Amino acid sequence: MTKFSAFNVARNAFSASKSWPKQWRNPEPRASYDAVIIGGGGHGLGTAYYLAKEHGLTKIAVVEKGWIGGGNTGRNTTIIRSNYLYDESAGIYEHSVKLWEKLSQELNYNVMYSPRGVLMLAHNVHDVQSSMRHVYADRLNGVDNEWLSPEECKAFCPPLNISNNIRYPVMGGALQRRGGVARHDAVAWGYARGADRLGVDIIQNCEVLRIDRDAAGTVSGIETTRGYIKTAKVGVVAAGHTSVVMERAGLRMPLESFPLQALVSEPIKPIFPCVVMSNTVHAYISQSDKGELVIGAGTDQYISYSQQGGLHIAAHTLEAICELFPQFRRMRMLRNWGGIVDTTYDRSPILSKTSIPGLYVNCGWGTGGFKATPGSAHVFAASMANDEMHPIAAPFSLNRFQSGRLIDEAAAAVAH
Ligand code: FAD
Ligand code: PYC
Repeated sequence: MTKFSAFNVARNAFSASKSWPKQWRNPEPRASYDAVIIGGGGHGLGTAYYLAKEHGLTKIAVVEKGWIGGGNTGRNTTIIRSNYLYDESAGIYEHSVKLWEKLSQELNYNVMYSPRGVLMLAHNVHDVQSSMRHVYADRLNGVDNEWLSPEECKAFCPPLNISNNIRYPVMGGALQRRGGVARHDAVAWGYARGADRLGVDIIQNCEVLRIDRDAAGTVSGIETTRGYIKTAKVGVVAAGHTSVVMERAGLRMPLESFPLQALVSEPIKPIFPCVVMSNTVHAYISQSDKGELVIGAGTDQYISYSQQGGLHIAAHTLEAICELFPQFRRMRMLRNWGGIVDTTYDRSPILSKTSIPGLYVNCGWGTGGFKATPGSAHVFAASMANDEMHPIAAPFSLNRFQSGRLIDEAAAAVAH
């Protein structure tokens, strides 16, 4: 055991014995559940929903340290697409897009899924080659993706500047017509309502402080700021803070956490018909149904848990947006915020069992997990219920960091 983790064990022991109110001190359970999900974002709430709906678990709790949907689920730019390079990624993201297509009906809740097309721009020869490779790989996997010339890009997105005189001229783009956007917080609320109706308890303002094991080493319960909960199955779905939560079970994760920012403009009449992304200039833009331009920036270069991000990152993104869409130069920005994303070395997620029986983890979605919400929740619930990773989830297990069988999706991620 390193000094660092010894310190943490000592710190947890201290908080268990001294700093909490007397009535919460140690394992006199306030409740007992068949399964507990840590994290009330879209992935966690969706997991609880599918556990109850498709796997017949009746006593499930979602424990959320803040309010549901207050993490990255409510902070992202809502881009949905499945145009990734590798077969494993096509498997999970396409599974998700298919669920998005019917999610409002499934939940009887309007998640405002709008498949208006995602256009990913190419600005140099490398971009063109990489985009073409994605187009061909996607088609082999049954995922729609097509190459557009600069003129075809302009026809699809009229505000786009395709002049040759800009710093990064548009050399074409890969278009996934089934890609689009949805309303982020509606996804959390829709899954929450669906789960609640199936009897799931959603416990907000409740932070998980420790994950306990019994003498056999199996998960036995969690200590929270609102008391002790007994359970033999825990799913950690705490994007951005996964390392912190897993450390409370004594496990280290191959993750780093970074701020990622977004901005919205003042609302204007409908002007922007699709989603445009540029990895090279680090800018992403769409228009919400309220009329705001929704703009995504890049990640900070340094790890941090600050939900802000460097101003220079946002400034760089706005420069790029103004160059690609000069008519937006005079727009005013209304709000700017950040979220914390946790990222793996191969830029692919982790859906996995762990070395602790009964403990499962779903994380590492980095800048791109909103689109994965239904698919990830669906296969993670099956994996937890059967204690065996669902075939779509299996390639994303933790053991890939030992075997070296990485899924290197860097080019499909954002601003790495
Ligand atoms: P979250 O919604 O963050 O939920 C995790 C929850 O865990 C949080 O509510 C948190 O409070 C809770 N938690 C943490 N620690 C504890 C604890 N100890 N006890 C109890 N609860 C705890 N993805 C896309 O696909 N498309 C995009 O366009 C896109 N844009 C993005 C733009 C920004 C600015 C950001 C920040 C992210 C973006 N993403 C995007 C990524 C996407 O938002 C995330 O991958 C996804 O929302 C993760 O969902 P989640 O449910 O796993 O996490
Ligand atoms: O994964 O498509 C994406 C994305 C866009 C902006 C942030 N993430």
